[in-house]
Amino acid sequence: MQPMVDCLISVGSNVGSRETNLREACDRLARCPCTTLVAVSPWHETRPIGGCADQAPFLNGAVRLQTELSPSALLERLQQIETQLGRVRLQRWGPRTVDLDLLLYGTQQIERPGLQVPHPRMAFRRFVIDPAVEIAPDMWHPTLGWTIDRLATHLRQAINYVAIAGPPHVGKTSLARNVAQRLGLRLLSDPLSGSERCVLPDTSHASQTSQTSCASNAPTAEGAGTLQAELARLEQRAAPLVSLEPATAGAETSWAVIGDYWFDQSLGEALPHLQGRERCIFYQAWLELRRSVVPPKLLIVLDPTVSRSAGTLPRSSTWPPSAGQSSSPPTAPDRSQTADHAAAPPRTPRDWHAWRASVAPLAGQLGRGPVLWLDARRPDEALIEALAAVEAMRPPAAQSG
Ligand code: A4P
Ligand code: MG
Repeated sequence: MQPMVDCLISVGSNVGSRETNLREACDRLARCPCTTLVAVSPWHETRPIGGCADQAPFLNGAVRLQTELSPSALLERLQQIETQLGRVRLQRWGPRTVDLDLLLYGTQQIERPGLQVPHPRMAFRRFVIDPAVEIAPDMWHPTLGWTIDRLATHLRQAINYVAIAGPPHVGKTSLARNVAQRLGLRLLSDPLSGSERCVLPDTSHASQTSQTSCASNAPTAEGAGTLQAELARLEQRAAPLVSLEPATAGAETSWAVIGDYWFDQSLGEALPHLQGRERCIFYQAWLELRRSVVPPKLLIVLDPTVSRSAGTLPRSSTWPPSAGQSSSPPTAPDRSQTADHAAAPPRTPRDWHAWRASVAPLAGQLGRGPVLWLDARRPDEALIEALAAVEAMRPPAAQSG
């Protein structure tokens, strides 16, 4: 037996007598061995996210408990209770008498087949965080480094702006365009799209993003040119994000903006091209501009090197891989399904590994806020995940009904 661990569970039902189902699930949770039920949130009526279009509204809630059960034993109990209460699994995100998800197990990060903790989609879902904050504002999301209270405030107050990050030509623009069209969002295109430099040098042998040594070597003539170009590119990308508003003037009204680029990505892309003092200057400029640009409420990372199922946050122990670490070479995405590949030169896995080493770690930093990692090699699945994620963070007032 291990010491009591503080856990957070989300509960949901949209089939049968929803309140009875949830109440019964909580009673059964309270009767689990070596477990004490600490708190149950009020129920929240929520719009179904994902799955078939005509399913009924959900009743969602959160349960806090303390348990000596291991994570696997607890998940097994949750699944037993789902079965006992008549849950039939016909489709992912389909209607259910009861769904019990393990959101947090203390501050543990668990990544194994059949169990991911923290739950990879919890951080941007209003139907999860709104009930959770009522009973567990102090609980800590270990991969984001935020409390539930901070997440709830973020979901309520941050500007509705979603950014998509990823290496060049993996389908960011087509994903952003599709999500914008289907959900009525304003599309923000990368001001640098079509500009020249997009190939990253292969820096996978040395992490470039956090090392900004201010060595005294002055900019070379060639370096200064590069620095000026990089600074200009940075400013171009910052400009639309300084006074970002979802709705624009005229007939177009949108509840959110989706961009096919991420401002912070500029740092990882530029540093490998700069040396010594130029890196420092660029880094300072990036920090300065970063204070005035609107950060994304949700960052979607479209990654062709991600080796797990959609939504999985790479663990820090394996991300990025260290020099020489064997990782199976990624296969190319299905380019026929991503519109912005049409005119693009072919990209090699080498480019992707360079991106993985220099840009991806920025997205995995603590304190970044909600991040959704998607497999760029599965554009159809990525679109479904992105649509559901954006819908799930939509404020109730902006819901179309
Ligand atoms: N699994 C992995 N990690 C966990 C975890 N931390 N907790 C595995 C629970 N299960 C976990 O789950 C699929 C598999 O996830 C399981 O085999 C388990 O080993 P499932 O319950 O069989 O199927 P699901 O719930 O349809 O899939 P999924 O992907 O877990 O669904 P989500 O993302 O949790 O979304 N809209 C509203 N308004 N309210 C809802 O409650 N729920 C969902 C389910 C979608 N839309 C909703 C709601
Ligand atoms: Mg589930």
